Amino acid sequence: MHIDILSAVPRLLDSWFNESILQRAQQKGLAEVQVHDLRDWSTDKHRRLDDYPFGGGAGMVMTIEPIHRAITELRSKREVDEVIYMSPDGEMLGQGLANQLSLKGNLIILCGHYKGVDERVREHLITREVSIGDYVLSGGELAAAVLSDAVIRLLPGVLGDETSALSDSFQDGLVAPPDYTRPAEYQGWKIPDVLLSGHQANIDAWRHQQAVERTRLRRPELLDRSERDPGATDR
Ligand code: 6GU
Repeated sequence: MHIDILSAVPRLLDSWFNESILQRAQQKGLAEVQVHDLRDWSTDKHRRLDDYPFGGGAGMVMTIEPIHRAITELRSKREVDEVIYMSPDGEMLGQGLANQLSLKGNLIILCGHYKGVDERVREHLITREVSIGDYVLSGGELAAAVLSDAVIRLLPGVLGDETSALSDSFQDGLVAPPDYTRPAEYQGWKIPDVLLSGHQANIDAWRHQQAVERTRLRRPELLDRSERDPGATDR
């Protein structure tokens, strides 16, 4: 997978993609992330990317030309599957959307700044708009990093243990069960006996039951009605 990120502040993202799991994914050749400086496509002598809004009002708006030039150049280099604009009024990122995007080959992610972009960018150049939650960030960079992380860790081979992405919270619609490691007792605080039983079927059953119970307590909206309210179908 190739991800091109377009940003007015690329330095914000450089360190992020050069560390951790994402760096390993890139070293293994499973994912390539390139962070581009939108100013490289500005034709303005001061390399400006923004201008005053038509009709007046506070704040600046990112102009269409550098964005158009950047997307056109990147599209000429490879077959681009989606051009994603990170925006608080976009489609909400969830595990389902991350799974869907992890099946694509090449993505462009545009990070907005200031008041946002000239609406014609959204009308003509973008294929998809994604939000990471109902709160406002000062720029799309953090959101682009979140989206890239959620997608790249799903690519086969990125995580050491092939099964670990499948046992993530949300992958089966449940939050994850608790984990414990040594020591089995710390200052009198013990781990559940079943984990020491050596009986794998019992352990698996316990984990599933914990996941369901935790989901009911913490994220009831993830459960369908029959699980949330056992017996509801009898009434
Ligand atoms: Cl994608 N961008 C910005 N600027 N703020 C956000 C967001 C995105 N998602 C939630 N808040």
